[in-house]
Amino acid sequence: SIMHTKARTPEYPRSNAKKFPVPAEFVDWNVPFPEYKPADYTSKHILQMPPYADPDIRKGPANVPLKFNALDTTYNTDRKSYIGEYEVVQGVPRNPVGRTGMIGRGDLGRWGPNHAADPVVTRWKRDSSGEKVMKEGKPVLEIVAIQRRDCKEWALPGGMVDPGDTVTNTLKKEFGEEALNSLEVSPEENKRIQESLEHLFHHGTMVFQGYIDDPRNTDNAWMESQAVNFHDDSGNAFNKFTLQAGDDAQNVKWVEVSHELRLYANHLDLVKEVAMRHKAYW
Ligand code: RP5
Ligand code: MG
Ligand code: MG
Repeated sequence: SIMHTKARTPEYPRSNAKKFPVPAEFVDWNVPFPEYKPADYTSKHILQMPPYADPDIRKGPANVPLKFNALDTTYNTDRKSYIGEYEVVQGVPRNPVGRTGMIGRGDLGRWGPNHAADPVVTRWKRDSSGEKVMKEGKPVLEIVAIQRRDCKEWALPGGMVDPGDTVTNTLKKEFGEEALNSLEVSPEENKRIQESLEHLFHHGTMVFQGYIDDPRNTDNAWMESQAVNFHDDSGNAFNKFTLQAGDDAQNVKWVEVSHELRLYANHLDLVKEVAMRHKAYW
């Protein structure tokens, strides 16, 4: 079974809200926790209902009921969880991993799973003569990481799947926006980026689909993601681009992969999976 840690971070991101402390042994819903008094928080931004946000179903029934554990075509969103069927208790979904210390949606738009996509772009670390750098007899991998503007932590350049959009398209879109600053370059340059991404992101390997231990998770809303690895074996494909941070990223760079790396949420688990598959140094 999965455990979450970052989802129990006391300070809720970008707010003054604080989660009720949940010791590890009380995460499981089956363990009685009579003292449990979760904070109730949904950000103003979400309550104003941007296009990707659900109505506040605890206030009263929505005009069109939400279809949980299903593809909800009315809302153009996939409410299925990668980790199986989740429970709906008194009309609201319940986090399948367990207690977080908070009810409501926090900063997340959807009740239940909020789907994201995370590109894991890799190449071999090479020395100045182009030889692969080895450690403990294994080649060293590098990934493209971004520094998130919201919490300053380094992370995969991922993003939410927009209503009606696909995971495949989100991977390209988010990498373009966060790692290549596609939103702010000239239309010609943007066209070049989109065409190259089309090509470079053609062959990906899915390495993870499941729960993301994100600090924004609550008892009723949580992140899930699909991570896809795009590996540049020759090291020539991604050279055509200059990495440039954009949108919700304030920095971007190639970073060396090892167990010592520290990343947002449980992104390091996703990166470890990639390292194992490439038989790289870890
Ligand atoms: C994480 O948040 C996902 O793994 C993905 O990297 C990211 C999506 O949210 P935003 O970057 O759009 O805030 O949970
Ligand atoms: Mg983004
Ligand atoms: Mg993002």
